[in-house]
Amino acid sequence: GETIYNLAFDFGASSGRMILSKYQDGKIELEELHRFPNDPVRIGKNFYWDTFRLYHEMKVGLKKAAAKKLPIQSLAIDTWGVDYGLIDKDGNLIGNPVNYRDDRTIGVLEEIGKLVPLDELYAKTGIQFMNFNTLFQLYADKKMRPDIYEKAVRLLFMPELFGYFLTGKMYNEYTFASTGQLLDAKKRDWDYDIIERCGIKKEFFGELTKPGTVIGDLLPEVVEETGLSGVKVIAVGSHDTASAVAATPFADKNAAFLSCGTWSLLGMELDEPVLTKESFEYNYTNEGGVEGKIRFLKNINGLWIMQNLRKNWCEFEAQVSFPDIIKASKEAKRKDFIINPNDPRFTAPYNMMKEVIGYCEEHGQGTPEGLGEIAMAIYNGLTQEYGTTVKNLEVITGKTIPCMNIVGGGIQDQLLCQLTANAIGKKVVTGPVEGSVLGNVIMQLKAMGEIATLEEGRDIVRRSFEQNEYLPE
Ligand code: ADP
Ligand code: LRH
Repeated sequence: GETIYNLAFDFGASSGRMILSKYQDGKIELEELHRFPNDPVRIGKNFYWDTFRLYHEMKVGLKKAAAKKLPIQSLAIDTWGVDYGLIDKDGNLIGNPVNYRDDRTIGVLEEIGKLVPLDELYAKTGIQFMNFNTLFQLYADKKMRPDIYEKAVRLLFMPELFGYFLTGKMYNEYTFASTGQLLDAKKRDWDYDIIERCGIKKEFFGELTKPGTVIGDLLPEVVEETGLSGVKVIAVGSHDTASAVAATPFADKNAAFLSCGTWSLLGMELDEPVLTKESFEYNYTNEGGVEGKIRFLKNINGLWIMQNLRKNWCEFEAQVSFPDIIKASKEAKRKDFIINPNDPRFTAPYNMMKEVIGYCEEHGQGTPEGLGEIAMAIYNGLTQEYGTTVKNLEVITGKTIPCMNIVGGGIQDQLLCQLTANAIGKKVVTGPVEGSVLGNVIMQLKAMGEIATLEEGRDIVRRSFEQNEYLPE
């Protein structure tokens, strides 16, 4: 049959990519047309995204797409969660979007707790307490950059900001908004009571758009600059993790998922949020999924630690690739070092090697020597955390989890996948690598009437991409 072409922009915290999807006869094929690093920038005490550079890279991608001379139907954008740009009354972005790893939010949780008791905040929003939640960032912005905050009239989350640059249209999308701790988890809409009590401006937020909505056309300036025309811009599950879960080819209805990239997002897809005292105490999150689903999960500081080990090793020691790190880990003399990946010292350190070594020493483990032993401390820390997280998921949901599906860049690390199967004591099924991209594409196909349901999309993923299995050893 006919081939349908769509473009997916997927911005992870480590890289951004633009991928061309070709959908034909019930199968999808992906072609990566453009990939670029997403390097945040420190200025003084603060940590920012290089927003305009990222937008520039989007247009480089669009030019490459135009050169293909294909009838591309639509495009959509998904990014990492929680971050946003502020817009003034003239429609301009004011102030550069701040990176969620910026430390201006330290201590905000305690201050917010005085305005809204935290158990109440959880019972309403169902969101895991993390310093970087949009609610806390906005509260911190009010202090850190009051002039910008006062002048702002509208908030656009990152995918929406890029969508606005492309189309001139402003919108807020449900799955992304859910990451901000600003929604009523049950009503799946803004919680204006919470927003007001935290002293945040209500007018920042627009009506929520559902994933799978056509937003509009590229601005004439963008068409002229890139040479790409006739492409609809669509709001999908614009939080990358929402898209990753949308594309997960679950091996069982009670399977857990792990979206494994810069972060490890481990959880289950549910129909309704879990807002109990137990899930509050375990600090699990209820983020919004596509088709009204709930992503009940835990945010675990994931391969960020490995990425930065590699980056710092390249800067201070020698060039290494991820496969080099895996090899060194397998050859490590001592394989028993272990860190707690959620320790705040790993959030945004200047030197990850030092932090991992320091953690092991301070916890009476001795000194990891060399790349392999340092990396083993990370592997063990991550996979032990996966084990605990799966166990507690079973406790909270009362379900027995038979296996776990992993998607994302991390599945290329076979050592990580095997250690994960060992730690959770269950079968692990991996694939596809580009989970977020595929979830993004599925919702475009749905918006354009090419497929009818999410399950149909997941079946396409099952048919199109190979999966691997790891059994616990
Ligand atoms: P994000 O979308 O958050 O930027 P990805 O899903 O692209 O992240 O995953 C990036 C991670 O995947 C890297 O930090 C690394 O741990 C892992 N990875 C990427 N390529 C390889 C590889 N060739 N071998 C092993 N691991 C890899
Ligand atoms: C993963 C992710 C995750 C969190 C974090 C900020 O890329 O979106 O789900 O929200 O980034």
